[in-house]
Amino acid sequence: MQKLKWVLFLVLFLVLGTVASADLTFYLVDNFESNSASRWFSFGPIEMKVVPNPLNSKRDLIAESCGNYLLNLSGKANDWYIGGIGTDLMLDASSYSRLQIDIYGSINYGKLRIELYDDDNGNSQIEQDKNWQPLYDDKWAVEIPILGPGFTRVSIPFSAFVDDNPGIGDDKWNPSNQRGSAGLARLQMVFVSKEKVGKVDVGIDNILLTY
Ligand SMILES: [Ca+2]
Ligand SMILES: [Ca+2]
Ligand SMILES: [Ca+2]
Ligand SMILES: [Ca+2]
Repeated sequence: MQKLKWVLFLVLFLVLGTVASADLTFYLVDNFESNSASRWFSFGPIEMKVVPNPLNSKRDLIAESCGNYLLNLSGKANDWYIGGIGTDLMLDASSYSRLQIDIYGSINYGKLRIELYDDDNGNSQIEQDKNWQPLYDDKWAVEIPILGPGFTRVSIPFSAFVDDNPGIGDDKWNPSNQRGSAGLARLQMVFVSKEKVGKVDVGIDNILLTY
């Protein structure tokens, strides 16, 4: 009995050790397994809802890793633009080097524009003008095509993001907590249609920062 206790203790120790080291390799923004999109805000004519994983029953490695739920975004394009979603992170992201996301394309694929905001005036806020553009902080952007049908895993190095507002912020990618900065303050995703007027229906899942 005593021996069994020691074996159990050793197994628990190894499991905890693995969890602790896995913890250091990525930061999970959201995998929607809570069946909730409460950490996200939306803007523009887009509808956002957590739905069951449509490919869960099929044998697909990415689909399986997407678990039971993903976030579905749908809407009608008006002059290419469909709207988007965002979340405030306020995170020191200086030890990460890329953003990973699983994208589920179904109809009329279009493009996904991913935007990262780093807080440059050290006040843990993104002050914006009347067009929702930052006044003092950097905004970085990259556009990726939405492929399909089914899941595509996309891993984008931060170095692929381009400063979207030269002359505003310090024009340097510095998402750390130094000088009172909130670091990586916000993540936004904007959906752009393939056609000027058309429908979009996209799923996203497993949004994380990694090395
Ligand atoms: Ca999921
Ligand atoms: Ca700021
Ligand atoms: Ca800038
Ligand atoms: Ca900056």
